[in-house]
Parts: sequence; structure tokens; C-alpha cells
Amino acid sequence: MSVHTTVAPSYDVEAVRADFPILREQVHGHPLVYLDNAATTQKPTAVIDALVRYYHHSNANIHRGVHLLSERATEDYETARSKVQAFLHAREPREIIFTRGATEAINLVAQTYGKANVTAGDEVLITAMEHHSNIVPWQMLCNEKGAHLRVSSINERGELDFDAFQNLLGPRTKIVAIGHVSNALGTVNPVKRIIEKAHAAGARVLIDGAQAAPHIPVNVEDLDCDFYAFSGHKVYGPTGIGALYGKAELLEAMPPYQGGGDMISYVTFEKTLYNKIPHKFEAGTPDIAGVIGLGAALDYLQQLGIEKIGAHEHALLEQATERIASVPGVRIIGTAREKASVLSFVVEGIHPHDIGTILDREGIAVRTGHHCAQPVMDLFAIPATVRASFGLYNTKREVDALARSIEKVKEILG
Ligand code: 7TS
Repeated sequence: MSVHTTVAPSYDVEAVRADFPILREQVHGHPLVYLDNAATTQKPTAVIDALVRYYHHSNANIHRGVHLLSERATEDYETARSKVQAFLHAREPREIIFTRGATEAINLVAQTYGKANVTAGDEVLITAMEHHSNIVPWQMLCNEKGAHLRVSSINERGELDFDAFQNLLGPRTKIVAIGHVSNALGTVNPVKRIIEKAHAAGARVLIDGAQAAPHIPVNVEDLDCDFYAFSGHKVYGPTGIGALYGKAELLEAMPPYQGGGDMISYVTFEKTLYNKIPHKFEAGTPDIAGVIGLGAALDYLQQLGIEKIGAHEHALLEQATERIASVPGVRIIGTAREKASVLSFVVEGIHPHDIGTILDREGIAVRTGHHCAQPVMDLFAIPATVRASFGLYNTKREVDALARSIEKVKEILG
């Protein structure tokens, strides 16, 4: 006699996949295997519907109309701010500023906090594994101010050299800017320890969370970071929207970023009084639909549970690492002990772009190139890698398909 139990599986990936219409696409006659999640993620119906619902029922400009639609749009927009606050575990909604994404969030901090607080001879400390978005804004600031950009090294696994990092912290370090998770290597940085050390040295800390927010629970209050940046499109939300968290007392003291509507409380030709935070940093009509879509994406993530998502992706990463590392001629780039989602590799004698092209013919989407982290490629003395990055809807079957296709590439070109 068989006994039927009804224990729900802890993570039902097939049910999750049904939420993403694009996963039913065929690519070159094969079912789509989407493994380019670090570049951008696909959108669940809940997000697509939220955008359509907004345009069908609520579209109006926010914070200004007295009419019903404007009130509705404003309420939805500000509700989404509270969702971001809850997602990051910030203390107050006014600590959340909507931006176009992580890139704009970092530029905002460099151009406001940075401009107001960094002077000639000061230092900004980053690491050798940063995305260009967390290098160039600081380089621009340093060039303008006569300050110095210091770069903390990484080891051959792609981990931060913590001693070297500590040695670079000094009385002139004004800002430490570091990625929570590396997009090129998958390394998860020990951000809490980094923040503690940086604060002890008197520096403020910005965390680039673009690659962490989709995979790791983020608690800015517990981390005690000063700023945290992430992008909506990497957390299953729309493109062109993201957020910056900043401690209220810092945001209040910072000058505005851009001038325009909504960021003011009173304007004459002689003088302008700026609005309160967060509005001081949101000049002009924002991407209202994008904000609402981001809110829907965060609801979706919360409902699945970010810990469960992370555990599911980690199992895929382990399976993929084991399978692909065992293919002769493969070298994994980025073997940190703590990793999330990203598997970068090169295959001896075959250019990554050729691998990417052949995989595409099999319906498998991966990223090839320098991943906007050219200094990382220089360190490993390679021009590019193939990067598979896993998301909440990927499956073991897809990892198998990837591994089989790499073996096929070896047969064709190896
Ligand atoms: N920081 C990190 C660590 C990133 O991976 C990215 C984008 C950004 C910042 C910038 O994000 P955006 O949304 O403002 O553009 N990374 C990638 C990638 O790995 N492939 O395409 C974009």
C-alpha cells in the first residue's frame, strides 16, 4: 500500500517557469535556455501586468495633480518606494531614491556626496574586481578634484586580498566603493567586514549591489553601509529603473544631483529652496511605470523567498562548475569560496565569441566578452570569458544542456 503525502517541494522551479512567458520562446529551433541573467533578467507576468495595469488605469503625473488619476499614480509610486525600503531593510522610505539603475545611483553619489566631501589629495578606494560603473564615476570625481583612486588587489581565486585592502585604508580615504557580488567572477565580497574597517578609518561606504540584490538578502541597516545601489532589471523588474539607498542624515546634507521639477520647494530667479529627501534627488518626471513594475518584481521575489532563490541558484552553480570544469581544456575564471550565480570560463584554443555563437545556435544564451570589467580580464591575462549566469527559473536540465553543448563546441573547434 502506498502512502501519499502532500509535502510541497520547497522550490517548484517548473511553477516558477510558468510565470515567465518569454521562456516559451524557441531560439533557432530549440527551447530557449537563458543563462545571461547577470546582464538582465526576464520578467514575470506579474511585472508585465503591473505595467499594463498602470497604463490602463492610473497613468498620470505624480506629486502634482489634484485629480484622481494623479493621486492613484502618486500612491502607487510611493508604495513602490516602501517596497524597496522593505526589500533593503532600510529604516525609512525617504532613504530610497529612484534612479535609472545602479550606474546612475553610483554617479549620483560621486557627483553629490563625492563633490561635496572629496578634496585634493583625498582618496577613493575601490577593488580590482569592479564593474566599469563602479570605476569610472570615481575616476571622473578624482580627476576633477585632484584626488587619488586606490585599487585593492584580488588573489588568483578572484577574492579580495583583505590585508591589502586594510593597508590601503588611511586618514585620506573618504569613500570606499565596492561591489557586493562581482559580475565577472561571481565573488561575494565580505561587505560587512569591509564596512566596519572602512568606518573605523573614517570613510563612507557605497556598496554596488547590482549583482547581489537578485541572489542574496540585503539588510542595509545590519550592514551599516552608507549607500547601496541596485538595478531593477536584474531583479526581474523593468529596464531603466533602479534605486539608491542612502542614510537619511547623509542624503539630507548632500547637494542635489540634477535641477528641475519636483526637486524644489520654492523657486525664484535669485534662489531656489530644495525639496526634502528623497524628492530632492528626483528631478523631473520619473519613470513612474518602471517604479511600479519594480515594486511588482520585489513582491514577486519576496513571495518566492530570496533565500530559497539563492539556494536554488547555488545548486545550479555547483552542478555547472563541476560539469564544465571537467571538460578538458576548460579553465574556470573566478573560484572564490563564496560565489553567487556566475560561472565564467575560457576554453583553451577557442575564442569565447565562437563558443557564444555556437551555443546560441543551440538556443543557449550566454554572455561573452569582458563584461564591463576590463581590469579583471587584464589580471587574468585573457581578453574575454564565456559567462553563464543563473536565475531563479533555470533548471538542472538547462545546466546539462550547457555542458553538453560545450563538449560539442570542443568537438567542432577543439
Ligand atoms: N555594477 C555591477 C556589478 C554590474 O554587474 C552592473 C551591470 C552594473 C553595476 C551596472 O548596472 P546598470 O543596470 O546600471 O547597467 N552588469 C552587466 C553585466 O554583467 N552584463 O551586462 C550588464
